[in-house]
Amino acid sequence: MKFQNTAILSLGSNLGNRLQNLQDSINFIHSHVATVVKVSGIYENPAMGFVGDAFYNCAILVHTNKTAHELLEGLQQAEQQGGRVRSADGQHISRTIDVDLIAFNNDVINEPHLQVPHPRMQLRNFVLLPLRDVAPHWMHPVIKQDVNALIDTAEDNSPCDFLMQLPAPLANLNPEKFKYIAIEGNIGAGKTSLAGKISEDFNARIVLERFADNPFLPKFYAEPERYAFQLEMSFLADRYQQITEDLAQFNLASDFVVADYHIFKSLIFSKVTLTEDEYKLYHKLFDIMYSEIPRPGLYVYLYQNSATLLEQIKKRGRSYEQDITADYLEDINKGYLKYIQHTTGLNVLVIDVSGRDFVHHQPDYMWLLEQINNAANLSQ
Ligand code: PH2
Ligand code: MG
Ligand code: MG
Repeated sequence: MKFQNTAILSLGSNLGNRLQNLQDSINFIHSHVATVVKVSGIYENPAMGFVGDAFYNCAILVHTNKTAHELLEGLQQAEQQGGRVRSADGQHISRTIDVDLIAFNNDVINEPHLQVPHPRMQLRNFVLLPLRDVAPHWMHPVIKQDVNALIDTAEDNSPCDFLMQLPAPLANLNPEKFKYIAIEGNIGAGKTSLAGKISEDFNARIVLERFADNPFLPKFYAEPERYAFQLEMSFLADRYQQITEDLAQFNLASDFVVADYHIFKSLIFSKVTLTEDEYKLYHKLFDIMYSEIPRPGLYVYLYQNSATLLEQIKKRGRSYEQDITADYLEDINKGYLKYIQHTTGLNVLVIDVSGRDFVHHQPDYMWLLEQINNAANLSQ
């Protein structure tokens, strides 16, 4: 499953403090526009196509939930922030910062103000050499050559010299230290979106709950009393099987694993949905299974208010979830909070994400990553 778009950007500066301009722009993009996952070397090369001082150029690889148009808008903000001044007649002039969208997934877009891949990228060493640093296997979706072949083909004989390497902004954060992070939260809190983003940005293995193929779920929402026990039993069996199978494939000592659930949720939901007798029986079985399951190094609980949860449930549009009530969500939330207060031996981080949108609003995602990065690491 793919959670985000991957884009490659080319940055150039030939006016003012060129290195600072590139660095500032990378930081602005990372904190306001899209997650900067890789940064190329900085290359010095003469201005091409106009008379001006030599450029510093680099490329970055970013992940984003934005569309290509939304991303382009963000890059224009980055240029403005960097003091970009454009000439009145549209001719090239020296600039503090230029940020160009080179590629967006493998998409081909041909619109007056948006063309990807960038129409002149294959002619320019100052784009191709940095591109090779961040995406050595990148393939041009129209020309059908990879970046190495494009470099061989390009008739650009101007010098383009590697100067230095800047660090990638993500290197400041290392959620990998937790080894295994379970993202938890109420229905519609964004558990899967967050687990997906973190796994892509930090190259983690992902464990996703397989809820869609549970045949009892739609029945349960229609007739809760009748189907609760069957539903909870089948969830427990599935989750136990899945978590043991998935985690067995990974090496918890060396892999970084992110999951969009922790098996304990089975008990939290069951407490809300089952009768007392059923719950007792269920609890016995649960304890037997739970004792054998590896514990996450960090358990993140995303708290979201019920009104927003209902909005997000509506937006994602799973038909069988549309009758979920605010009362039910509040009961589930209380169940989680009670568990979190009373549990021992689990490294818990509660994050209040109400009023935040970490999928579409980059500053909120950065904020969330910092909360996770700053959490206590009890394994050390
Ligand atoms: N950008 C241009 C035109 N010419 N030359 C170099 N060396 N680097 C650039 O980034 C560059 C250029 C148009 O944006
Ligand atoms: Mg340009
Ligand atoms: Mg430009």
